[in-house]
Amino acid sequence: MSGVVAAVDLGATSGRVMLGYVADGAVRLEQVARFPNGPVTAADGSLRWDFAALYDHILAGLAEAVRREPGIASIGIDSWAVDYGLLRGDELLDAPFHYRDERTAAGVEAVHAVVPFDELYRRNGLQFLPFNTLYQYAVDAQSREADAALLIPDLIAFLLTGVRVAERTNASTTGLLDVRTREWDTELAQRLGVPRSALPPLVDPGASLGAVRGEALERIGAPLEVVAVGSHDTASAVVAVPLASPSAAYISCGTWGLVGVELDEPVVTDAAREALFTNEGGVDGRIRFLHNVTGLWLLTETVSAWAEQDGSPLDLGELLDEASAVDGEFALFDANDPRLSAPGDMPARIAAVLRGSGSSVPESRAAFVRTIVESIAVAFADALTTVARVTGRHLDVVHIVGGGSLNRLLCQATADRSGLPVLAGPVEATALGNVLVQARAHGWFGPDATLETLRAAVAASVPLVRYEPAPART
Ligand code: LFR
Repeated sequence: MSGVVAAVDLGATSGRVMLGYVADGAVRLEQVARFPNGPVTAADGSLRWDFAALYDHILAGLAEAVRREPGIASIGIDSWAVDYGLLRGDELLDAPFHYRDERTAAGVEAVHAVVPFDELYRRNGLQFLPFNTLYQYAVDAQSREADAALLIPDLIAFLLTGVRVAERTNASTTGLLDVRTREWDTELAQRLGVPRSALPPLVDPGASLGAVRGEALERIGAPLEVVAVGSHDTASAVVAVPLASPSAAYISCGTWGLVGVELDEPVVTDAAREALFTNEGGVDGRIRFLHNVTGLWLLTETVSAWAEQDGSPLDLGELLDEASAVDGEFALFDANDPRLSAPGDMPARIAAVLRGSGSSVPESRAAFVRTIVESIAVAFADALTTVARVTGRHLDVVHIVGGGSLNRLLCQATADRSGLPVLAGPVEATALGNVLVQARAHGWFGPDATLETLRAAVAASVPLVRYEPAPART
């Protein structure tokens, strides 16, 4: 069976609208629109998303998609996790906060004073990340006055269709979903003073949310159906990892590097908690057991600081080629150091972290880039060792999907430092996962299609690049 759908895929540094063509068990993407995204500093100094601009880009992209392909069967929306918009009536109260806004530190203290982290972990299964939605609500007085809080993809679906729901994979990143039942933990919400309005009805990927209407319909030009997908971008990306066995791990590598395996049941042991592993909800009730490593954020922020300094754009590809040619020992730093999470002046921050641990700061830009890439690869390798230990799985391959799969230096360094072969691709895993879940909902993969059916379609459609680990030095 065949057909075409549209995917809206929003990352922390760019968004895109894609057409996804499915035919004979294979899938192909065509990019319709790509637009920049990133933190903006509001008049009050807070870090926000320019949601109005994003929404405008989405409508323009979807209108162009309809113009190119009038037969689109539906739209699916995914984005980064945890952030939300507040509604009063049908109006968005303010531009949504960016998860890197520093206000969350106070939220962490407030939440842990009421519910200690050990208990939270047993209930929601989430690794500690200071921006998890429940910490944001704790310092967001407006959230108590709003009629609804909707995560970013749910907010967009609402603006398109008027329907207010919470898609379950992304809801799992709020910290308010019970890790076992996958229903809202209303008792926890009550203890934390989170209003019911922040807990809309839950829906699963594949559910139809209704047709585009009102102003959105006028802009887009067709009453397209909106179908829920794994609306957390990482959930969609994991759908499109061509995992062939339980011994395969994945790294979904974009702004973040999400390193983990897929499980059928959550693991909320002390070892998992101490290892900072999360149990996020996957499509079809699977568990994304993974750890957040600060990924390409370190590189993109560094390159944009240099570009600003030079007053002209820099070619990352060229810099990476030069970095590959750097020889010798590389200074390393902890990629997950919290001092590196806020935007701005990344080279100076990294230099401070290096100096603080007694390492020298590379002098050339090429060596600096090499230090960043190797440090990310070390963090990836550590997380792979930990996931094997905590789950008791023997790993024999790691898939790298997302933008990082095109970074040959990073793929090779990850293979070398983990001792595992790396299979790189697909680069657009998130959009593919979004498209495939819609296609399955339309029956294009037959009545009994599982995630394995969808992954077989990826394997049949996308060539993977293999990186062998360098032989261990003796
Ligand atoms: C990746 C991602 C991660 C989440 C982080 C913040 O884009 O969605 O999974 O931890 O962004 O939302």
